[in-house]
Amino acid sequence: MAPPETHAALPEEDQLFRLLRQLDLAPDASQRATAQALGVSLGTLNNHLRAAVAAGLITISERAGPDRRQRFAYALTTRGAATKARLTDRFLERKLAEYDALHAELTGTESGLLSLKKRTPLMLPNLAPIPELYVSYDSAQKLKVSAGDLVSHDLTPRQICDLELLMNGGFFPLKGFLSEEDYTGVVNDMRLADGTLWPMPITLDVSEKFADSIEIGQDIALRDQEGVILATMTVTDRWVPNKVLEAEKVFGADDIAHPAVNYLHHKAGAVYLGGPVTGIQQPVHYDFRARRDTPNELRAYFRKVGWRKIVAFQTRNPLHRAHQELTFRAAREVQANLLIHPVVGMTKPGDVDHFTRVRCYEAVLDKYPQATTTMSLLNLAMRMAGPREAVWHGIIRRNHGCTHFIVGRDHAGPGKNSQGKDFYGPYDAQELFKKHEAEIGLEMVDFKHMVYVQEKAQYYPANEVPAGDTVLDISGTELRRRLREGLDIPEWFSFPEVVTELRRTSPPRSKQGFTVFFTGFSGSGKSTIANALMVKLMEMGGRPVTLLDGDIVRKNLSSELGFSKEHRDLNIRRIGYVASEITKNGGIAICAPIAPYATTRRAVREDIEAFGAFVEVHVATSIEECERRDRKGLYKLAREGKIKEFTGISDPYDVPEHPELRIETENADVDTCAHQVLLMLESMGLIAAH
Ligand code: PPS
Repeated sequence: MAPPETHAALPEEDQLFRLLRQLDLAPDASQRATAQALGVSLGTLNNHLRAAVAAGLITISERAGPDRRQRFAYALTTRGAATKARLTDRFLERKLAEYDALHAELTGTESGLLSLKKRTPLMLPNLAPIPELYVSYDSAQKLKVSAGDLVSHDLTPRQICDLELLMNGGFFPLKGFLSEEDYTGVVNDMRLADGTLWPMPITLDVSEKFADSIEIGQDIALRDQEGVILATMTVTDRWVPNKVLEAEKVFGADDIAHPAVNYLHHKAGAVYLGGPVTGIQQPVHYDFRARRDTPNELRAYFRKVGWRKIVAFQTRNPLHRAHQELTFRAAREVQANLLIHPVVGMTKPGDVDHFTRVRCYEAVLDKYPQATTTMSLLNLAMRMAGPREAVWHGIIRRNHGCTHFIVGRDHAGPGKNSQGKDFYGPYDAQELFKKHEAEIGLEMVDFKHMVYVQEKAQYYPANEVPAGDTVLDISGTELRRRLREGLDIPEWFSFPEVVTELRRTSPPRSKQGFTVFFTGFSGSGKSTIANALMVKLMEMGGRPVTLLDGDIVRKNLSSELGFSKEHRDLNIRRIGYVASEITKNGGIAICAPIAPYATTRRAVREDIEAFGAFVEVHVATSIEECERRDRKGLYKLAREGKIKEFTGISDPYDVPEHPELRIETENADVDTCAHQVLLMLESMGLIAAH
């Protein structure tokens, strides 16, 4: 006898949700058992199964074996798993609404519980689990296999950071990369289409070619750089963003001196894809695993140790005594425990690498009273967007179970703009945060600038220093100078363990690697000066020297390349890559290509400055003089049109605006020119004075 159809009257969506959940839970159960679990007849079950197959949500396969009752096995497709995840949320929401109505009826009150959507994050208990986008372990195993057939997108390092926080709930309430409607709302008003506060566009930027190969509604696999599938995404939106508008609205100016604007124009793909994400596995980290926590792991930790109020401190710099004082004060002020929550994903180019920083944080952690403070690493890709970034950081910390957040002067500031002025006012971040505090869902704690008072031998907030006392302070720039030059760093400023770590990874500049990058027209004298410089540096000894001359590189590294913009850029990026490796390993790289494009030179500078100094030398011989010398006879051929795209004749050259050194060769011999470079290196502390 067929069971009574107890759930037949349920809305279609609920039926589908129950079906998918059941098949996911018991993919090998017989049809009869499945029908029973769902409370429907075999006929109805078969109708549902057919509809689900037609919609591409499940696959049914024949099972070999003696038991005829278990003839079929069911598996959710990528789309089925994503649909199940979405329906779970909607199911929960409807259930809450039902309970709400019931509660109202029982108590006679207007409204009891609020629906999920109506609940502000403030009302979510900060320690309750937060929704993630991962499917169950079993589904993930199946999805991984079926996603192998999907079109793949290889994620960039920044997208991997974003995806990790999307999947683990760090970016709650986002369910995937933003749709066009959400993106427009976020860019213009810091709000998703449904009105929820969200300040930062989290977008999947791809190349035009890849975007053209995708259909709306298609599922794609998102892979890390080793090809591991981390997630799938159903593409619901594809659009070409207005990057100028995005830069102006989100970062305050379309100025490439801002690292995120530079990224937007020079690294991000031209097209954005949006759509919900189904999480399969977390990105793999081999470093500091025990120090990385998902929002739910941190919430569980706080529950376990009984912390109710937690103040988070965001940082991308090593901590010194002043930071320890200010964070501890902040926690005491609001009677909370402290979470040191450093960013280890992507920070500002040129920052101290996270390996060094984490070793420093671990040393500082011991200085806090026991059991008051913990530290966890956050794999966030920062955008340095000042006020908007502060709001974003707050939301992320709320999602990690914190109740308070320290916001200081110039929070997540990007440095100076191309006019040498600050992008944001010093208190803009605090003001914007304060304005949205209730919606962010945690309280802002003012960051006090702490200074050392010599007479009292202790730290004070700068505005509470006793009159007449002597204030000691060392700025970030001064600290870097002292490290660079191997000068004293006093104990009142930092902990000896921290200084030792920093010195270990930042030896004085005269012992670090660096790159000298000559640029100029063909025949300007780059190679000749570079050769002379190489010999002089080798004569001094101490560090290995490598010359990456234009001609040599084209023979050995770039023999297949021509002189189109694309090929020249590729050639320079290769030179930059080799030079950055040499610099990282403490050697001296001398490069001497034409390198006609300013943006490419800038990109190479950024790559190298992560490891050591980049000294751009413009060999400023005029095109007329180069043509007059015409050592290789190439200018003649170029004039005759026999060589196409010849720099300075039929191809552009962007004159460097602010090179470290500009050399006029017309009235100087090679020795003098090479000596000018040596003097510059000496003045930058890169070679020790003799
Ligand atoms: S680039 O633009 O930086 O990739 O160029 P580079 O690798 O330095 O190569 C420049 C050398 O190639 C020879 N050559 C040309 N130069 C410029 N334009 C065109 N079309 C061209 N065709 C060949 C030229 O000899 C350059 O050598 P240098 O040492 O600069 O004189």
